[in-house]
Amino acid sequence: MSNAQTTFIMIKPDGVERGLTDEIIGRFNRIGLRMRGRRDLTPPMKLAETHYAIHKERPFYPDLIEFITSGPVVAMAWHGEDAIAASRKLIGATNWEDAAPGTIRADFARSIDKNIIHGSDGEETAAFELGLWFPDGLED
Ligand code: IDP
Ligand code: MG
Repeated sequence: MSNAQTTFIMIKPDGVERGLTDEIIGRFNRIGLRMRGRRDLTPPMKLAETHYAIHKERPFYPDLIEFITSGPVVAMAWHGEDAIAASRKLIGATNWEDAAPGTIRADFARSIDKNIIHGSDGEETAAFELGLWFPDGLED
């Protein structure tokens, strides 16, 4: 049984600023995923608001939008077997204090809001986020 998926991954402004881009891409390659798209950009306000619309009512939403639009991010599409769950596992829990040892957030994040990286949390979310950030489609 195979379950090939493509997921949306974004290195957040803190991850880029701290020079973690190559380190993080290496980790995705090492678990056997393949990159199908990459965009380096400072997210426009409207794109950030649409991406995080699900969190609109949360108290941290204004700070989250301000943070994610504060500088360049690396938006990526990664493909492979169970890519969504595999990526979430590699990334670790939202709060670095709960993230398993060896995960990206456990290794590099020290705050719950500036936590280095985003990964889609399910198939519907992945489809929505990939369409949003890669409107021209993905490489094979
Ligand atoms: P996830 O990134 O692990 O999927 P979500 O619950 O979807 O976590 O939250 C989206 C983002 O919002 C988090 O990655 C983090 O940057 C921020 N965030 C989540 N919860 C909090 C909080 O309690 N305080 C501040 N920021 C938060
Ligand atoms: Mg999420």
